[in-house]
Amino acid sequence: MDWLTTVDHKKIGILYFAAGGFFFIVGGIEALLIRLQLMFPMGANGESWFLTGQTYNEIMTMHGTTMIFLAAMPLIFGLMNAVVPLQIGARDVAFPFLNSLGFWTFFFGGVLLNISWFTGTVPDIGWTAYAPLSGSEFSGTGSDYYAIGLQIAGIGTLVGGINFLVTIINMRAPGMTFMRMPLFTWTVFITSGIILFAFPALAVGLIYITFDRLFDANFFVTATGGNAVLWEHIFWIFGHPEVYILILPAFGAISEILPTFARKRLFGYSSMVFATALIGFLSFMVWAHHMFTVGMGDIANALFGVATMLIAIPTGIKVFNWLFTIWGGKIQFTTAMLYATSFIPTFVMGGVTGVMLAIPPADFQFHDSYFVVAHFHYVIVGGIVLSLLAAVYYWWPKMFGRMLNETLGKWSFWLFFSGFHLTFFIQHFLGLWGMPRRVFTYLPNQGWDTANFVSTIGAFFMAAGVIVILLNVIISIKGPKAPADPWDGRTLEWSIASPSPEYNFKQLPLVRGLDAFWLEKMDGKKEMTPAEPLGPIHMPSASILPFFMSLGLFIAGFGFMYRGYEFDSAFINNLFGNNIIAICGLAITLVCMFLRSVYDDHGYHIEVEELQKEG
Ligand code: HEM
Ligand SMILES: [Cu+2]
Repeated sequence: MDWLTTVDHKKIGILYFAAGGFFFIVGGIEALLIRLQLMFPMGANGESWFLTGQTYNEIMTMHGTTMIFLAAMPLIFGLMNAVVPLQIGARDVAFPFLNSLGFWTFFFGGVLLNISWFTGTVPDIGWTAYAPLSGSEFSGTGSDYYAIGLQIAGIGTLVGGINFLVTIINMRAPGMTFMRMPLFTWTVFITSGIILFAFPALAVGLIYITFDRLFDANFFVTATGGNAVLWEHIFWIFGHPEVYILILPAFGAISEILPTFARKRLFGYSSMVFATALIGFLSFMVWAHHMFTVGMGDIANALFGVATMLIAIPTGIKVFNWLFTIWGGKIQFTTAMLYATSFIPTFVMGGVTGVMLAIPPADFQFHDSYFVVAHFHYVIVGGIVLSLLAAVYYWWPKMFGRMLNETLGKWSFWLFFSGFHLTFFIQHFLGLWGMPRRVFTYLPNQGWDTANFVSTIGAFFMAAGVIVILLNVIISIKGPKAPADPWDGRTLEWSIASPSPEYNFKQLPLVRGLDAFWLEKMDGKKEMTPAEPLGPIHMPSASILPFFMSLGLFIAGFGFMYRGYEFDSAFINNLFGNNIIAICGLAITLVCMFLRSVYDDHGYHIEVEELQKEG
């Protein structure tokens, strides 16, 4: 019950981790099924040896959609929640209630999407849902699950992004100017800004799809005057910034971990900040590089190609700064550091193939081939997942108060890292040898058999790595207790207990410069200097309303989806056909919103005596 009502950012962070981790495993199992299917070419009788084409399309769509929206996003949000308020010396985020609402809408959106597995109408339109494939002429109820599930989950992301913008602007501890913020917080700040502009585009696009499908609108239906390419533009105006929403916090985590374990300050802090901001800005200028083959014309293609290549400049700045940070450092190869250092070359490889794809005439060759699959997995897994794992090993003690086992950690690293390159490196060549993306089988003896076999073996190595991580997590429940500052850290989160008390800082700390905690340690102090006298702490009350608000949307989603559906029972047909379910669902949400507005809840105080008792 506590977990359903909590508004504490640390607990919400753990909820995001649990849900994101769960969906990561679901998406991972889907990936294994895809790779199993592609392990062998079709049989001599011309039949697929494992999956049908339809099932393959469903698994591939759900894999991509789950990994991006239900695994990578919530894991990033989990990290943001667990770390940012502590790093800026705040007691919570600006809007704890909204924070909980953001989690629950994401969660119910994800559940709705995955219920499609049980109703037998799974999205099969790719994670990009291109029109007209996603229209009602060519796809079934699965596309409604996609549009409505992501719509609900997207509300959560938008709400979360706004919350973090306000938190970082308003809640920094005394003395923490913008240019004294840790780099992870900076990247979360920019990412939240990107969310603010990118997610509305997705919301609008999904509404268009939903209207086309359920209410006979024709935004994308060419036959009745709509424009199918419009969806591609809307999708990628969201979609390209989306990858930066994911990668920037990953960059931020790397920028915290490298200095800690190289025992040097981050090289080029201010250039890192400006590079991050520049990437955030440029991320909105390049979406059409996903559409070179659509026929936009040479000039548009050339401009978008050049704009894309520009991103390599701030990214290159970051890479060199990371290298200079570890250069000459006293490096400790903890598990977190292994993941963090291995991220650098791996991500650079994904970046290099990105620049290759940005050359329009070359992209005509690469497009929709396995080369693209290799490219984006180098960025997404080699970039985002490797740094997320680094971050997990780094901040786990702070989140859970227990240490993860380092030996198991190293096993997981080597399994995952070698498995990753085994899986995806060869896919570059598969692409160049002509293997298309999103196709469920292939003829034997075209020179693809061995490479596909190798790639699948690699995927199982990665799976083994993930199993070791899970083992490590389970063992850590009984593992050694974490000290407050296990890594001799530099930033504020390490100055308070692990896990930190519900109010985080008994007294807000006084920040005297970048790497605030490190500065104090260099002055021979063990703790931060407080910026305020000890006083009662104001806390927000827990609330079940966010849960029910999201549940209402979830129910309404079903109501809309099955409006025109023919069930066996006339009663159920009536319920859906007359929009009764949809209206009930929306009513639940609205009533909760009303309750929230009229019911004054001022929270409670933790009194000074209590604080002193806790020591
Ligand atoms: C960890 C092991 C992973 C393996 C073995 C794997 C494997 C695959 C395979 C085989 C495909 C299908 C390619 C095709 O038929 O066109 C695919 C597609 C995709 N994957 Fe992964 N993947 C993994 C992780 C991830 C992660 C972590 C993400 C994102 C965070 C991700 C995002 C995607 C996306 C967006 C697609 C495209 C789906 C589509 O075409 O609609 N993958 N993956
Ligand atoms: Cu892009």
